[in-house]
Amino acid sequence: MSTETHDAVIVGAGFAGVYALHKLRGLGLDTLVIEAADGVGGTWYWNRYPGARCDIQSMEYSYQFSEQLQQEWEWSERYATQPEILRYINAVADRFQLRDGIRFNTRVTAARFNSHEQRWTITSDDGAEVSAQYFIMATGCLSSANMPDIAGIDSFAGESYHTGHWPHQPVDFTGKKVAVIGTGSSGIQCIPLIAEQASELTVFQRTPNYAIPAHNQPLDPQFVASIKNRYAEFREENRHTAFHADFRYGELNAMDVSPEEREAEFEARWEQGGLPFLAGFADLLFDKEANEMAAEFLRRKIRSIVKDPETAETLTPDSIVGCKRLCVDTDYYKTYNKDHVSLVDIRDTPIECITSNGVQTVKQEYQLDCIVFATGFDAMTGSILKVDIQGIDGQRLKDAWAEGPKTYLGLAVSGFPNLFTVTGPGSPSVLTNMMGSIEHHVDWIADCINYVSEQNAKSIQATPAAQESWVTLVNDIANATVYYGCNSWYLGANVPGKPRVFMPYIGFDTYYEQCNQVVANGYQGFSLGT
Ligand code: FAD
Ligand code: N01
Repeated sequence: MSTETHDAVIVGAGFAGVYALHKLRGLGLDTLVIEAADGVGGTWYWNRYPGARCDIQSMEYSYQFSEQLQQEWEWSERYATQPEILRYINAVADRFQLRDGIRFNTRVTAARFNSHEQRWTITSDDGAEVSAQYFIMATGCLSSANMPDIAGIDSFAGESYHTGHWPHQPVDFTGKKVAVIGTGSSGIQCIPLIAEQASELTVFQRTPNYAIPAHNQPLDPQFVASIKNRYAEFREENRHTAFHADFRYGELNAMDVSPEEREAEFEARWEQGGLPFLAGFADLLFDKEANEMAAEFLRRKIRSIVKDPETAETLTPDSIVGCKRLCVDTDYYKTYNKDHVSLVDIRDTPIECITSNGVQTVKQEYQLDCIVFATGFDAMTGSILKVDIQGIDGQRLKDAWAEGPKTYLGLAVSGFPNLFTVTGPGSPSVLTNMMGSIEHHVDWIADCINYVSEQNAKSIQATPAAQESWVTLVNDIANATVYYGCNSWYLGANVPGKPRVFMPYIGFDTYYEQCNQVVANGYQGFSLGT
C-alpha cells in the first residue's frame, strides 16, 4: 500500500487548525487536518455545558485575518455563548471552503520523524499512515479532559458528565438531584444554570475561586460600530499589550495610590466586569501586597452577596487573586442564596468514594441523579503528549519533557525538526486572548515554512542552546510574579504526578517583539537541515 503524502499535516480543527489550514493552503501547500471530533470548533465543539461562553469580549474573541469577515460577522452579545461561537467557526470553515481538507472522526496516535527523508510519518487510530514534511500540533491547551481519580467513579448508577465532553443534546436537570464537582471557570459558569433546573444542587468545592461579574449584555450597535470603524487598528493596539486584549491597563501601582483611589478603581473595574479587573493596577500580578488588596476587595464582595455567613466563608478564597485563572461569572455567588443549593467543602470533609447512589464523603452519602465533573483539563501538554511523538534518533517527546515541557518560543522543540506547536507551552497562550495568540502563531509558522523553502532547506529545528535559554527566560519571568503562589493548572498542579513547571510565557507584548527579533536575525536560535 502506498503511503499518502502531504506537504503539511495539522492535528486539530479548533480555531488554530482551521486557520492554519487556510493559511497553509494560501501558501500553496497541500495540507491535511486530522480531527478526532466529527466537526470543527475544538473547545466550542466539546464544551457544550449550560452557560459555556467566552470571557474575552466577542469583538476580540474572533479572527482578524480577514477584514471582510470581521466586518460582516455580527456578534449578538458582549460575551458570546458556546452555540454562537460554534456557529461562527462553522461559518468560517464554509466561507473559506475548508471542510474538504479536514479528516474528521480520526485521532492521531503517533508521529515519527524520518531523519533520512526529513519527513514525518503520522499514524492515526484507523491504522492509516500519512507522510508530511511539516507536522503541526494544533491540539489545544485545554482539550484533554481531566477526570478525577476518585474510588468507585465508574460505579455510579445515575448520569455523569464532564463539562469538557458534554453531550450534543441539551441535558435536562429538571427535578433532579445534581452534584457539581469542581469550582473553576467551567463549574462557575454552569452552576447557576443547573441550579435553575435541579430540585437539589450540591456543589463539592476543593478550592474556592475568585469570580468577577461578566455584566454580559446584548452588544450596543454604537459600540460595535466604534470598533468596526477601526478594526485593524484596534487589533494592532491590542497586539502590543500584555494580554493581547483591550483591558485598559492601569499604569499606576496599587501601592502608590491612596486607599480611596484604590477602592474607587477596584469598584470601577468590578462594575466594568470581567478579566480587566486584574489590569486595574500595574503591580497586581507582581507584588503580593498589592495583590492582597485586590483579594481583600473581592472577599468583601463575596461576603456582601452570599447571605449565609458559613457558606460565604467557604466560598471566600484566602489565596492570591489571578494566580489561578480568574473566573468571570453570571450570578455565581447569588446562586448559593437559593434554598435548594448547598456547598460542601471537601477540604474539610473529603470525598471518600463515589457509590452507585452518589457521592460518599467522610461524613455522609449524598444521594444523586446526576454528577457533573467540572474538573478541568490536563492543560497545555495533555493532548500533545497523548500522541507518541518520536523525533531524531527515535527520541520520544514524552521523555524530552519528563521534567516539564521544553520549547523554543512555545513554537518548536529541539530534536523534533519541522514540528510546530500552536500556542504551545512556553508561549503566552492561555494568558492572552487566545484568538490573537493563535493567529500570531499560525502566521509565524507560515513565514518560517516560507523561509525554509527560500533557503532550499528541507527542515528547521530549534537549537538546544536557544531552547535552554528560552526555558530559563520563561521561568525567570514567572518567578518575578505571583503565579508560583498556588496550585494552578498553569503549573500542572491539578494533575497528580505532572511536573510542576510554570508553562506559559507571561506578556504577549514582549513575546511578540522577541518572535519578530528572532526572524529579523535570520531565524536566530534555529538550524536548517538540507
Ligand atoms: P482546541 O479548540 O482545543 O482544538 C483542538 C482540537 O484538536 C480539538 O478539536 C481536539 O479534538 C483535537 N485533537 C486533540 N488531539 C487530537 C488528536 N490526537 N488527534 C486528532 N485530533 C485531536 N480562550 C480565550 O482566549 N478566551 C475565552 O473566552 C476562552 N474561553 C474558553 C472556554 C472554555 C470552556 C474552554 C475550555 C477554553 C476557553 N478558552 C478561551 C481557551 C480555548 O481553548 C481557546 O480560546 C481556543 O478555542 C483554542 O483553540 P485551539 O484550536 O488551539 O484548540
Ligand atoms: O477547570 P479548572 P475548568 N476532586 O482546572 C476541581 C478555561 N475556561 O474547566 O482548584 C475535587 O479551572 C479543582 O479544584 P482545585 C479557563 O482558562 C474558560 O473550570 O484543583 N475537585 C477546580 O475547582 C479555565 O481556567 C471559561 O482544588 C477537583 C475544578 O475542579 C480553564 O478553561 C470557562 C478534583 C477544575 O477547575 C479550565 O477551567 C471554562 C478532584 N480530584 C473554562 N480535580 C470561560 O469563562 C479537580 N478538581 C471563558
